[in-house]
Amino acid sequence: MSPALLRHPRFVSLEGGEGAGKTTAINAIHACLRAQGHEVLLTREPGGTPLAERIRALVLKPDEEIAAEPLSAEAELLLVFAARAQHVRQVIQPALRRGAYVLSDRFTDSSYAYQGGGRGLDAAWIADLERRVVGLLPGLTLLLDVDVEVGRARANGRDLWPDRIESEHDDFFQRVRAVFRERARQDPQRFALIDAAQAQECVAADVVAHVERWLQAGEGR
Ligand code: Z5A
Repeated sequence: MSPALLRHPRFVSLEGGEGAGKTTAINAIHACLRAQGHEVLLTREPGGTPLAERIRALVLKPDEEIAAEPLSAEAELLLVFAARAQHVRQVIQPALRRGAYVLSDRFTDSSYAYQGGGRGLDAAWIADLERRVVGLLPGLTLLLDVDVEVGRARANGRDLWPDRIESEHDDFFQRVRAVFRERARQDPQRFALIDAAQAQECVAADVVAHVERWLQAGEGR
């Protein structure tokens, strides 16, 4: 039997497609939790440790020496899980153990969406890796949802050199979005679906209001 997946109440993840506004939203939650006197660890995936950040660069911005070698979908999946294995053990678990809140810009739901939906890999394989390699689920996941065209137009205004994943076509991102939405539909207790088509400050306000309600309900303890 494969190991269990434990949901941690002080672990919060933000998910969404490109240009959904995760950066502003995560900073707003950070400020809200800090104002209530909590220790908060802000982190991201892929990444969050020196080794995991190296893996991020390999996946998203490979240097000239390896850029010409196609990265298989399978290798991409295993690389993001290798980064996550380090991130969970070196950073996330120790922070949760000492009583901090952990706010992560993306977590395993992104693997289901990008490598599962986008690249077409088997979700059962991802689920098996999740149990064996990660063993941890956020207590709250805020899904910032916006039309692919709108999100990409926002991101294009900023990125001069799109990375490997940003260079994918719209249909890839439509599949990514569909998986995120389906996962939120299947687990409404963990997910909050946020309308990210609104102005940036409204998205941030919605996200903070949600986190505050969640704390008041005693879920984030
Ligand atoms: N990835 C994966 O494949 N598998 C995995 O398991 C994991 C990740 C964990 C890195 O993520 C990539 O790794 C990601 C998935 C993959 N690839 N993609 N695409 P990332 O989080 O670093 O990259 P990202 O999602 O592309 O980031 P992003 O485009 O920066 O999204 P964001 O953080 O949500 O957006 P933002 O920086 O807050 O805003 C982007 C721009 O839009 C910026 O100029 C804002 O001013 C503007 N913006 C944001 N919100 C608004 C609103 N509401 N109105 C107007 N303008 C806005």
